[in-house]
Amino acid sequence: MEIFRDRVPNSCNKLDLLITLSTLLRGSVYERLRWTFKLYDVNGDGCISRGELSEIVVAVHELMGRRAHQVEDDRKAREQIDRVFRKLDLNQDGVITIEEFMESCLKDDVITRSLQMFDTVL
Ligand SMILES: [Ca+2]
Ligand SMILES: [Ca+2]
Repeated sequence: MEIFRDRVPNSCNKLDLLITLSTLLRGSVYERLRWTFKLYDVNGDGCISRGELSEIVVAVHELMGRRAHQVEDDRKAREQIDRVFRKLDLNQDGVITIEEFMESCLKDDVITRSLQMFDTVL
């Protein structure tokens, strides 16, 4: 049984997950945006790069059953990334900081409303 011990997620990770979930379910819009930002900031350096965003977009496309690396789908994914960057990268320096992310999302009724919808859906 010794061999299985290392494979069981440790309690610290479980606690992190619980905190994350309760933040998502009960947190303010501000907290939810922070959480979403962290999700996109894969390497945790405090800003979202194009590469990080495209990783997420491709993953979401795959989740939705689209084939990866098809020319048409790749083009759509790139357009989606361009759109997000045009909207969120306020100073056009090629990365989205948490401040830019918050400012853009809080101004955006659709995003704010869809975050609030978690309350009714979950
Ligand atoms: Ca990053
Ligand atoms: Ca920027």
